[in-house]
Parts: sequence; structure tokens; C-alpha cells
Amino acid sequence: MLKIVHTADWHLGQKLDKLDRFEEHEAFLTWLLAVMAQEQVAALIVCGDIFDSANPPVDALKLFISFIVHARRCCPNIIMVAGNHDSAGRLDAMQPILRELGIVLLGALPDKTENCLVPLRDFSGQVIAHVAAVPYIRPVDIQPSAAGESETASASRIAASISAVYKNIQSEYLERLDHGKPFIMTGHLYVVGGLQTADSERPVQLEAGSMQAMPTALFPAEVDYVALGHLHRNQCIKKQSPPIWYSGSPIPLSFSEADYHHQILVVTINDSSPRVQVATRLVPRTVNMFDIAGNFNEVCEKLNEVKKIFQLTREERVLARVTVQVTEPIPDLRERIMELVHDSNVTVLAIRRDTQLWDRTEALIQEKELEEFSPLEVFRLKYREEYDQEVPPDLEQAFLEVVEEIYQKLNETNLTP
Ligand SMILES: [Mn+2]
Repeated sequence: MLKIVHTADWHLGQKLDKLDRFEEHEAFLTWLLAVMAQEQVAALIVCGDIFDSANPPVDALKLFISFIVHARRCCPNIIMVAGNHDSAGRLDAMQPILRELGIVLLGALPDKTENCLVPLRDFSGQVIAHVAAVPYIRPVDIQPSAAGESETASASRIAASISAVYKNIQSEYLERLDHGKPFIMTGHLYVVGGLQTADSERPVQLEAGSMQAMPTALFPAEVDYVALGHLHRNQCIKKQSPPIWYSGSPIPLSFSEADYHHQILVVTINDSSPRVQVATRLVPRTVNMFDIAGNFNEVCEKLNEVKKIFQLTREERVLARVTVQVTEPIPDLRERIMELVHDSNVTVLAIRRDTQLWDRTEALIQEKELEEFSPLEVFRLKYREEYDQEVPPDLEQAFLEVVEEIYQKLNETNLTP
């Protein structure tokens, strides 16, 4: 029996609207260490996007190094590959020192295919399985484009190059290694059938062009398990022959993932049937996240509810994104929302205005006659058209005073407007 932890897309060093995620990442890695020790896993496999950027902040680097040193003490095999967010060069620069610790970290795709094949060993040094460690396949690894190439031709050229990488690894494995032992393949790519989240995954494969999915046939039936990274939601792409899974990221990387509970995978490969068992482990949330939408009153109501839920546990942190549907100008929208949460542990990180309903109302107004509008309505529409924003309250007040004055003058002279 072989037990591994499969995780990916940590995005250490990520910031969400300037908010540092360090504490959440630190809590996740502490929890992960405990799970690895408790489950006594033979390997930790991290499938790319270890860091959020090519040049991660010092805190993120320190956290990473401290984690792998501790992890190596309780786990004989640690295998990590680069994702599209990582700098292949920077990861590879750490390789010689990590190798001394018995940790495999691949930034760039190795020149020699055999260097992708990593034996898993138990603490006594016995080989117990093999892993094909495949980092994100970058544009430099892909066959160059021909002049005047069509979009379709470019897509199939890229797909062919990626397929060739996996085929070479497969044949190298078949030629050289003992096939009786479990064989695990990895990758940081987009495979057919994967469901993307709204906004936190930067497209891979044709990074310069559109998103392109690779077929599941990339992974031959003889492989025991395929561990993938890139998509931020945990998902099974194929149940068997071979089982193909995305572990998803351990923390929400955007507000669109607020309602989704992030996971890691504990994979067991058995000698008898069932060959592979995949168990998900929910990552405890250290920061609560809410994505709140509705009209102004609804949004305020929901914020008050959230405030109430968390007021008894004030040490808990709550982050919210607020989307207000606006059909008319709401003066001091931002200030009013901030005022609502200022005495609570709710931090509103972003306030968005959704004007879709407004635009529809405006389409209706187009059909109205000018006389059907009040002077203030006309002023607001005109102001918005000219300056692309709402009338500031003091200006609106001044306008109303002028209108009032005109009415009074008209009354005095007995004229009707
Ligand atoms: Mn990612």
C-alpha cells in the first residue's frame, strides 16, 4: 500500500486586493504537516503554482523553506513541480540544495526525459513507486510556430508538443523501470472536462492565445494515478484507467471561490482491488469569506447578518466583497457601507456597482418624452452622460435650489413652466 498527499496551486505570496494571505498560508501549511504526520504518507506531491509570482516576497519564501524542512522530517518523498505562475529559473536555482535534503523540485522541463522520472523510496531507501514529475510546459518547450500559421494549426502544434513530452516519459518509463510498482504522473495543465473557476486561474497552454484543453488520452491506462494542478477547484476528470484528479488550491484565491470549501487529496494505491482510493480532506478556513450581492438594502441586511454571526467570536476574521445593484445614484455608497462595518470584524475589501439593471431602466427611459421627467432626473441623466459619474450631493442640492428659485420667480410672474 502506498499513501500520498496530492495538492497544488498554493500561490504563496498572493495578495487579494492588497490583503496579504500570509496567515492563511501559514495556517494551511501547519495543518498540512499535521495531516502528513497523522496519515504517515510516503510522499507529498505539489503540482505547480507553489508561488503566486515569479519573484515571491521574502515572507513567502521563508514560509516555503521552513515548511519543506519540517515536511521532509516526517515524509520520505517530497516532489514539487513549477506551475505557470512560478519562475522555472528561480525554482531550479534551489534544486542543488534541496536535492541534498532529498526533495525534488523541478522548475523547467529537464533536457533529459529520464530526469522527470523520480523514484519514491521508503525511509530505508527501498524504491516503492515511480513518479513522472512534469512541470508546466512553457512556450520555450514547445516546437516554434511556422510563419503565417493559422489558429487551428497553432493549437494542434502546441497539443502535439505537450503530447510528445508525455509520450517520451512514458516510453522512458517502460524501457527503464520496474513496472510492478505504482506509477504516478503529474502535470500543471488544462485537461478536457475541467471546470474553471471564474477568475483566479491564469490561462495555460496557449498562454499567448486562447485556452486549450489537452485530451485525457495524454495519460495511458497503465498509469495508476494522475495528479494535476492548475484548476483551483478540486475535481475528478476521470474515475479510472487512469484516475485523473485536480486537487484544487488550499485557500480561496478570489471572492468567486468564497462559497467553495478547498481540499487536499489523500491517495492510497493498493496492491489489491480497489487499486486506487482517493479521499478528500477539507482544509480548515482561518479567514471567513463572503461574496455579497443585491440592491443596497439587501446588501446592508446581509452585512448586518454576517456582523451578527461573527460578533460573538471576535477573534475571527471576515472578508467581504460587496456588489451593489444600482438603478439610481446612491450618494456616499462607499462611506455608508464602510460605516456599517466599521465597528465589527468584517473587512469589506471591494465594493462594486452593478449597473446592469440601471442600463435596462435607461433603455426604457429612452422611449419616454422629455416632459415626463422631473428637472432633477434630466439633470442627473445629463450629468452622468457628460462626466460618467453620479452628481455629487452638494451640486445636486445647489441645482435643486436654483430650480426652486426659478419656480418661485415663475409663480411671482404668474407664468407656468
Ligand atoms: Mn494556479
